[in-house]
Amino acid sequence: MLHTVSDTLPTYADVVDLTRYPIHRLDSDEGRALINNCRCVLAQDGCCTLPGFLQPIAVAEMVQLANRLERSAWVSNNRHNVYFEAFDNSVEPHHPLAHQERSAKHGIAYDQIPDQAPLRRLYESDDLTRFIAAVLEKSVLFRSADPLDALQITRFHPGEELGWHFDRSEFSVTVMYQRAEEGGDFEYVPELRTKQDERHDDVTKVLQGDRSRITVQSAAPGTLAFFQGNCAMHRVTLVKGSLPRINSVLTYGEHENMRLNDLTSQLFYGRTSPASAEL
Ligand SMILES: O=C(O)CCC(=O)C(=O)O
Ligand SMILES: [Fe+2]
Repeated sequence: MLHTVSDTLPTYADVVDLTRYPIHRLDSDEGRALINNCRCVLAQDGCCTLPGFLQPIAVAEMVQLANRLERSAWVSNNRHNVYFEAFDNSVEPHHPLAHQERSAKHGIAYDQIPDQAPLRRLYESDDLTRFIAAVLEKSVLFRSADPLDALQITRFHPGEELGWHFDRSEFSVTVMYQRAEEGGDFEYVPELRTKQDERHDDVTKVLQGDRSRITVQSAAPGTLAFFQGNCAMHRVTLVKGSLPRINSVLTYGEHENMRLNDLTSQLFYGRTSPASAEL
């Protein structure tokens, strides 16, 4: 029987390399193999990268969009500890609760990303959410309900960086669009803490320059990465050269209606609610 293929193509068919990563057919042998492979790598390394996940044309479109939106990005530059909590000055200066890290970046919020942008179409597809849930072995997973933070674009300009930290969420999903000329590496220390044990001494060692447990990644444009950022301390090193590092963080949770608190929203986007489209 003859029928048009376009009827059945996913809305993000031009965005993902579906031959290599068949996220639209997770129940097929290839789909199951993909999920198993991701689970194994994640369990072993605390991080799993999928190079070439995005089609080059989608990457190019996202870079163009990020360049067009540069002037409306929120520029933040803050000191924080690795837990994103208030500094505790009652402890010794080198204790992780007192130790200061710096994070500086340009943040483009979800409400600034057009509906038709490749990554927005991909993020809003249930196929991608199902794929992420399957890899993370979650029976149910929701996209964030935050109007600014659910999907954002981050530009790290030369001189900017993301200091050492643990994420508040259990895991993170990122997509790389453009590497810096120099620096802008993703560095992480798998399982530096556990849910039961903060291991402050081990954290201090890393903060004081011990690199023996650090894994370094400089993902190529188009790479999708999963990592367990709640127990793995991680950072983005200082960007040098003339090109900004550009990527997106995709936010998910196990609860519906997940949102940032006002303080964090103000910090990263300079506001707490979406810009009204028309007055
Ligand atoms: O940009 C990255 O590669 C990591 C981002 C990150 O760790 C975060 O947003 O918490
Ligand atoms: Fe993080």
